[in-house]
This record gives sequence, C-alpha cells and structure tokens, in this order.
Amino acid sequence: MKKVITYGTYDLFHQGHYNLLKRAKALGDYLIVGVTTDNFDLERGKMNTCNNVMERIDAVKATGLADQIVIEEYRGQKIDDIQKYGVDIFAIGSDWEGYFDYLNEFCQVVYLPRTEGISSTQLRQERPTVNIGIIGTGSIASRFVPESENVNSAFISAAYNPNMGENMVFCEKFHIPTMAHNLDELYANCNAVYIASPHYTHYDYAKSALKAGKHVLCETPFVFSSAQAEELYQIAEENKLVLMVALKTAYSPAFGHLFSLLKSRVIGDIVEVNASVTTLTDESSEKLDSKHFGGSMSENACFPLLPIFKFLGTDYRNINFYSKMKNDVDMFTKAVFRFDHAVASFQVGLGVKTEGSMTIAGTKGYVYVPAPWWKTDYFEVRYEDQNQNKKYFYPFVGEGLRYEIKDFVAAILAGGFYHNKISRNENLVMARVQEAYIKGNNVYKL
Ligand code: C2G
Repeated sequence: MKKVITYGTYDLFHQGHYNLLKRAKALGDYLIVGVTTDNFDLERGKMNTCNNVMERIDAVKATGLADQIVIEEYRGQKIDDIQKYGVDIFAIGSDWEGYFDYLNEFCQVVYLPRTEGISSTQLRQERPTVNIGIIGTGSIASRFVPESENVNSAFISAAYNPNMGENMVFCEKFHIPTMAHNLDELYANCNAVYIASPHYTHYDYAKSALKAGKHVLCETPFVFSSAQAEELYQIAEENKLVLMVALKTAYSPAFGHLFSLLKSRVIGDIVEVNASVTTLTDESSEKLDSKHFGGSMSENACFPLLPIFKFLGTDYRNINFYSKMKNDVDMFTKAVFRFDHAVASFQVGLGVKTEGSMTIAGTKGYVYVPAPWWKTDYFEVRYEDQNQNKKYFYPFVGEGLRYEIKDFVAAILAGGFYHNKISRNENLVMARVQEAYIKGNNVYKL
C-alpha cells in the first residue's frame, strides 16, 4: 500500500485545497492529511486564520478524501510523521517548490500544481473589515500601524493629531488614506478608534469616540480614576460598543498560558507576586512632566498590576507606595499590596534601573519569568526538586501589538460575544490604584 501525506492550515477551505487533496490522494492508496494547530500557526507567524483547528479539521474531513487526519503541532514533525506512519510520498502545493527537498532523505517529495486564482488570503480580504482611526501619532502609534498589517480584517483608515504637521508626516509615512483635520472627520472615516495620545487625554478622547458610536482600544494607563473608567464602560455598554485597554502583555500567548497554568495550581496556592518594569528615560521626556501625570507610576504601573490582579484578584486590603522623587515626579516607585492570603509588590522606574523580571511564589513551587517579562516568550516553573522544573516557550512576534489588535478586531466582528482578556473590574481597579497614588494615599516620598 502506497501512503501519501500532505499538510496545510486549510483556513476558509476552498477549491484550491480540495484540488490539492484530490491530486495527493491520486498519488497513492492511503492519504494522511496533517492540519496545523492554532498554536503552531501562531508560532510560524500565521496569525490571521479565521477558522480554529476543529473547524479546519471538519472541513478536511467533509471532503471524504482523507483516510487519516493528524494534527501538526511543531516544526520538524513532518520527519517524525513520515517515519511513524511509514509514508512513501510527501505531497505539497507548488507554492512550496524546493522548500521541502530535505524530506527526500525520508520519502519521495512531490510538488503538485497549485490552483490559480483562489487563496485563503484572498477570501480573508473579502471578509468584513474594521476601519481603525488613530488618535495620537507618536512612537506607539508608529509601531501599531505595521503590526496591524498582520491582523486579518484590520485596516488603518484615518489618523488625527491636533498638531497637523506631525499628522501629515505620520499619514504619509504609513500611507493612511485620511489625514483627519478634526475628530468629526476622523469619526466619519472609521468604525473603531485606537487612542495613543498622551495619558492625560485618554479619558476625553475615549468618551468622545464612544459617544460618536466608535469602538475603542485605549492605550495604557487607561484613565486616572475608577469613576472615569466606570463612566466609559457604561457608555460603551449602552451603545453596544467594544471598549478595550491596549495592555499588550495581557493578549500575548505566553501570559495567557501562564494564567491558565497558575489557575490549574501548578505551584499550589499563590502567596507572592513580584514584578518590575523600569525603563530609563531622558529627563526632558514628556513622560516626566509633572503637570500631565508624568512619572513611573503612570507610565509603567499597569504592567505589574496586570499579573497581580490576574493571579491574586482585586480584593487587596491596602497598598503602600514608596517613591523616589525628582522635580515633583516619581523616578521610581515600589508598591506593596496586602491581600488576605498573599502579598504582592512591584517596582516601576523611569530614572532607576532594576532587573525586569517577575516571580510568582506558591506553596508547591514558583514561576520565574525573565526580563523583560511583559513581552515574554519564555518562562520556567521551578520546584524544590529541580528534576520537576519545566520550561515553557511561546511565540511573541514583532512588537507584540498584533495580539491585542487581533482580539480587538475579533471582539468587534463577534458583536461583543467575546472573552475580554482584561475584565472591566480589573481595569476599574487599575484606575483606582492610579487615583490613590495621585491623591497621595499611603505614598511615602524618599
Ligand atoms: N493550495 C493550492 N492551491 C491554492 C491554495 C492552496 O494547491 N490556491 C495548497 C497549498 O499549496 C498547500 C495546501 O493547499 O499544499 C494547504 O495550503 P494552506 O492551507 O495555505 O497551508 P500552508 O500554509 O501551505 O501549509 O505545515 C504546513 C504546510 O507547510 C503547508
């Protein structure tokens, strides 16, 4: 019996896929089809698939051409499969011509003609698009635009900056169709808004965008009081709009899995979370402007607040802040939280440098996430018995903003039926912490 194997993602299954499977089947007596997992596709940079692995397997099954379906989970698996299943022929479309010649050592490699004029990419482009207007055209927005190009259904349609000179340079550089002269013009040319303006302007812009009926993705720190956060969520809810905070760590594959591992109690009860984010900054930077909520707390605190609230909940008893001040702003702040059964702390700095790692201590072991933990692709779970230690690796592609953009767009297209990676309550409590700090509650200045 001649066994043939072929692989693919088979997203939005189409005639090209069908023809390929038929041609592959005709090469032998038994066809094995490998379907990539969602994780493997993420890892190889394909993050715009519309169907999940179950849907893609079902589509292959429905053709009736596959005698066996396997899932492809890792690089190098093709060699393992060929040996494991005693495969005679590896077949793949001609778009891969030459790429899989190394498999000739293990079986015959056949490149089959590809069907012209149809592709998953083309079908994805025909799906509804979310037109995003950007408010604020600084450095984070400059990273956002190229990242959005990796997200299916996301299109940057307009940009606004009250400084028209800056806006013009930005729109020309990134080929943005509408250079909006005011907010009304921006809103007329988008159905969602990404707010990447200075921190102190977030609340006003978010409120205005929501009132104009636009979905909002707002940069961090979201706002500076829980009342403001509450008000914005209420407007979003009343108007059935998506409101998300662009805290990129929350959407990254590594953080998502770390959360699930900890909830499944791999280190027992969590007793301590400690995380640091320090980014040395030029003293003339706007980030250190005392009039506009500058400083380490406002710039960086949302990052460590995320794991603290995700892993320990938001019901802390108290927080004490210790701040090293200069020109009325905190160059460095250490915060200590008391929970009923745990303690947490973080260090944030713009003028002081620390190791940027995170540790989570539990009754059975601990998790170590090396610097920079907030954009990690790797962490370790460690135990007293070192033989039990485990290392985990994940993709973190590019600037890592594509994950939050993907979630934002997916939430809009799903009409709100979507799990938000940072809950409303977590965002409210993060704003409450910023508020407490600004009011000077339990702030000890050094
Ligand atoms: N294909 C085709 N004609 C098209 C589109 C795709 O013949 N118009 C073929 C591809 O050449 C491939 C198969 O259909 O053999 C599946 O294509 P994709 O779903 O795009 O999967 P791909 O990214 O090519 O993954 O490990 C995975 C493999 O490396 C291939």
